[in-house]
Amino acid sequence: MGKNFKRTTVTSALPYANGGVHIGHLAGVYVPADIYVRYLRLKGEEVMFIGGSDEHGVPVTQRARKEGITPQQVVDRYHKMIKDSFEEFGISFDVYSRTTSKTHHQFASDFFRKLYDDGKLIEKTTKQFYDEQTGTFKTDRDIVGECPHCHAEANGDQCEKCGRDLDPTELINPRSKESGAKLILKDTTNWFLPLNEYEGWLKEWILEGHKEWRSNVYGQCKSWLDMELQPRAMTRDLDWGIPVPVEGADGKVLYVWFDAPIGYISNTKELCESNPERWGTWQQWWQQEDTRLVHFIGKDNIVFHCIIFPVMMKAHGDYIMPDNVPANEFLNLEGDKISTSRNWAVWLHEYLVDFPGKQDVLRYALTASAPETKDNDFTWAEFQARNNNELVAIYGNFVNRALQLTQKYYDGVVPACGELTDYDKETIAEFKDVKAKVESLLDNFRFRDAQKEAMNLARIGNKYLADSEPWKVIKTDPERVKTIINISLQLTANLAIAFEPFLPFSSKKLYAMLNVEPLGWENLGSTELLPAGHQLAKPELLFEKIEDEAIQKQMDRLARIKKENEAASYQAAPVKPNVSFETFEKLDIRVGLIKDCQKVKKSKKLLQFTIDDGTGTERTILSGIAAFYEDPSALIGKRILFVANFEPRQMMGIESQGMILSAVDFDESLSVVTTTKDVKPGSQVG
Ligand code: B3M
Ligand code: ZN
Repeated sequence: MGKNFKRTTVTSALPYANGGVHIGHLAGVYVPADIYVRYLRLKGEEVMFIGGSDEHGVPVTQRARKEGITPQQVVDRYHKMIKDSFEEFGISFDVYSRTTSKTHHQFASDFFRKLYDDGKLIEKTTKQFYDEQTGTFKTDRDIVGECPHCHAEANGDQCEKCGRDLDPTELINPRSKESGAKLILKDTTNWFLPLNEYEGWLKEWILEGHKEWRSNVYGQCKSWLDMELQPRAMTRDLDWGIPVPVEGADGKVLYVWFDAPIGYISNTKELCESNPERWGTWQQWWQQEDTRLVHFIGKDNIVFHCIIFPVMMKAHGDYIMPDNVPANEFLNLEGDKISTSRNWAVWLHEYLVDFPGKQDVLRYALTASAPETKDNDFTWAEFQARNNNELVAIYGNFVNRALQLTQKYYDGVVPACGELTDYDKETIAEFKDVKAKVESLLDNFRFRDAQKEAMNLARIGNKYLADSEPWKVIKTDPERVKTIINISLQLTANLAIAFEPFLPFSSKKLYAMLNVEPLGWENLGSTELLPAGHQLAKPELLFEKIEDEAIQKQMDRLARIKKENEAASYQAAPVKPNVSFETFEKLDIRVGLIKDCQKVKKSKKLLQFTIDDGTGTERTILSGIAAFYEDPSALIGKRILFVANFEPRQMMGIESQGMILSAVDFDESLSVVTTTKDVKPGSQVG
């Protein structure tokens, strides 16, 4: 810490309580925040870790509508689910509350009222879309219409088809998503925060004062500040949220991005009031210059945490500013953007069903591929490799060998360390370095590299054991082995410390096997953690291999979801120009009974059909659908439709006398068309 800070307030974005938590959330925000907080606590620093659910906003109301329940029911369900997931993954919040709490409503309301009373807000009347049927104003996301660019059906804020950002007024025939009713533009008054008035201050504070921020964060702030800020509405015409505490503002609520960040503060207040002896006052954590404020968020939240919320706090006047905002980029899943609506995600509650007890494996894998400087990809293959090749083969393997050898040679009692060889000294020097390295990386929010350094300790250990070969030396020089094992055990204890912020469950397990209380960060690098004569507990495996089948199961699930999504997004091809009955009549379509069906030799595509066409002589037709029928003989006996007067064609030296009709499915796969009744072969279709 640069300045003389006495305490650190750490916030992590408040997830919308309209769905579960997935690996993207965990990797982007909660695991890094948790690592950081655990690290500070281990160092004995005063820190508060704040979380909570964001329970207002349009996404919640949309979910409620979709499920036919009330917004309150939605947030009650998901708040609990999210909170449970965080607990299960060891995200060690000091407080996890919700923005529907009474404390929060009062706090946010008072905050707004102070800005209002101090003349910090401007009142503006604008035209907004209004649904006359329901008598409600619509927010961007509640409006649909035709995209002016590609003419697909688009949302008020964005067209998913062509990807363009839209203003709802650009839409052709804007309609209400909810009722389908046509919308009109109507005047409405709201209160705006004049961000433009703070531009000079923001430039100075961020662009001059925080050049050390991550380049993605600094860069995004700079592009906002280069663009000229506009006043931004802090209230909305909506019925779900905190009522605007101003006379005549009926039917209006605080903008969700106004109230949500205030949730950090009201949750702090809730915690402090529940235990003032431990936590003091909330003001200490938010208004004292010797407090350092750090926001952990994803990149889509940067503008809110670096510009809008700071301006709110600045306008209020009493608050400290964030010292750092280590925002992450996005994590993709198997090459595609994670999406709640498309269910393209790995949900935490589902992960735990398939991988019980393996919280740390996911924490490890997510930190190892954390999207710190650019978007990154989560793949199941990498997850398996991180577990099998690193946690099991490096960390687990070293610990297991050290503990098993102690068990075997000394009944689990730590042997005394004798005289050190040069090689011992080199090894010890190497792992003494790790503390400073990990600290400097963590202080700079470089969690990936920090975790790598911790793993490096285990690599040092493996190399040490492999080079020292105690299992051979025991036959010739048993005294020497005592030293080797002692050093290996000290290193094992170091691993428990170094990994504690990253893999808390495993460290706990390891401490139990070492039969010691958690050792404290200041001991990292020490070779005197386990005294000679100390009895260890029974060793167990720290990590276990993940088999291919478990991974395949996950891949199958994703393949299934992908298929469902494709089917759901399938749009029938446009209808071709009309044809007359006479034109249609020229086609002679008939029912045929399949007598035989085989793959054509040397052709991947063709099937050869032998058909009873009702004439008494059999007809041969070739069709390019072999890829879709693994066992063509299964088609024998089925009735299909074919064009009887289709010009005969030669293919692979065979004459094809007609064309079999197939339907093209959304995924381009083909299926022959059959009849629902045993129609006589040769019957005409029309
Ligand atoms: N709920 C958006 C999100 O989940 C929002 C964060 C609020 S942080 C104060 O991405
Ligand atoms: Zn479009």
